[in-house]
Amino acid sequence: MRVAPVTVVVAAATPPGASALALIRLSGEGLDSVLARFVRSGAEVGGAPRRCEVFDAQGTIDDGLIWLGKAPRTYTGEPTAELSLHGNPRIVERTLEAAVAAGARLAEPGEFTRRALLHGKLDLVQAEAVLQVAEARSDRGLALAREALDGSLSQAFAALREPLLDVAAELEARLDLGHDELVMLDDDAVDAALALAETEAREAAEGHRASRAWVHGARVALVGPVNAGKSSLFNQLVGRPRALVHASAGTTRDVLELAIDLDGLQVTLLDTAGERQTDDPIEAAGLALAAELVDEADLVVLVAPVESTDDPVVHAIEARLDADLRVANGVDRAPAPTGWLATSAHTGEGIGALRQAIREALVGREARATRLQVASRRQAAALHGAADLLAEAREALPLAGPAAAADALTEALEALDGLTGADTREDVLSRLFERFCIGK
Ligand SMILES: Nc1nc2c(ncn2[C@@H]2O[C@H](COP(=O)(O)OP(=O)(O)O)[C@@H](O)[C@H]2O)c(=O)[nH]1
Ligand SMILES: [Mg+2]
Repeated sequence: MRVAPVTVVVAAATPPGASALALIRLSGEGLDSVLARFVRSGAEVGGAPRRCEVFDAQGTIDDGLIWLGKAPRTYTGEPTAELSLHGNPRIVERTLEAAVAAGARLAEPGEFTRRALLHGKLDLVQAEAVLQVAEARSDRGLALAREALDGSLSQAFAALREPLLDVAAELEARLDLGHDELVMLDDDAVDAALALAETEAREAAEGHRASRAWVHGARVALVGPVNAGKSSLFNQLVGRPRALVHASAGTTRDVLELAIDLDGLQVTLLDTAGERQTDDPIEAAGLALAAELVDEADLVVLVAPVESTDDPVVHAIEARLDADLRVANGVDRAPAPTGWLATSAHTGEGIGALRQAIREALVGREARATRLQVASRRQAAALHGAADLLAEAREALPLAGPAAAADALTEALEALDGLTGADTREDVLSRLFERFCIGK
């Protein structure tokens, strides 16, 4: 997507459908002349909202309020208008058509935020947070998203980076001046600074799953051999008999999904077809679908019948999947082996513990000790990369000398720079904004 910030873009900022009010936003240079062709109002740029009438060739479309924002003190940094009209989809469509006829262009997904980014109103971390604030699935998630949006998270990234600049300067000085002269930081101090940053970056990256679960909710898949009691456990966890349960193998063929709340954490639970060799094409298709969805799940729970946790089928599943939790179901029939969570979908034994274990596995490792709590995969990957490079710099200093250490450190600093958006390469931006809806 090529953005030409000179054009005026228009989009509805409220969702489609009937509602009390609808908000339509326009942004870009030349806004005045576009507005003059479809809106009548006495509003002044930078002034208070005023009554307005929108019209097209057929006549008046609706009346409402208009606010005219003065650049650069607007969301996008450009001249902006916000029209608050009655929430009738036909009014919205006609107004958008009238705006386009007047010279505006329909905005691409995320284009308002993208323009804000281009004009330096937001950094990349804040742009990602715009989406998180809209989507946050819990109060904790909302708080994390707000911290990212208001710039606190970007400041924490800068604080992580700051001492590393001193180290980089020290290493460069040694390269220029030779080791004996003017050493401000000795090797121990350099190593300590690198180690501190490495630990914090790694901890933040590892806490990413927890932050992500708070912000976006989590998908948890129940997998295992046929007749393990997956559907029975699914019903227990969702609190009602939703999935079919039967003694005959191959009862579950589709993948069932249902949202549950684990003490404020939003979890989508997936019940999958049990694993076995099958000639039934529908069951085989169900297994293929399950494999795909399990791949994308945030947490995988392996369920095995309590008697057969040691069976080759179970070992084969374990070898293929990295299960986060292992559940031996049917403890009303026999005791569970050690290392397995014990449940009975019949008596309800262990269900509370299973809920707790799922919650713990998802958010138990939240990076509470650091201010760097990241819910974005991009940020987590950058932090992981930076931590590895910092480790490399630490190793290099005593073995290969300051030149090698400085190289690794420079790369680590680049990875950290990319976080807040010194890096506004097209591929990074497209990936970010393709997830936005139109109007953001
Ligand atoms: N005794 C006992 N039977 C169970 C338990 N959980 C499930 N079953 C039975 O095992 C059979 C298969 O259960 P189902 O939930 O359909 O297993 P799935 O194939 O893994 O989904 C059914 O007859 C259930 O009633 C349990 O905890 N104890
Ligand atoms: Mg089943």
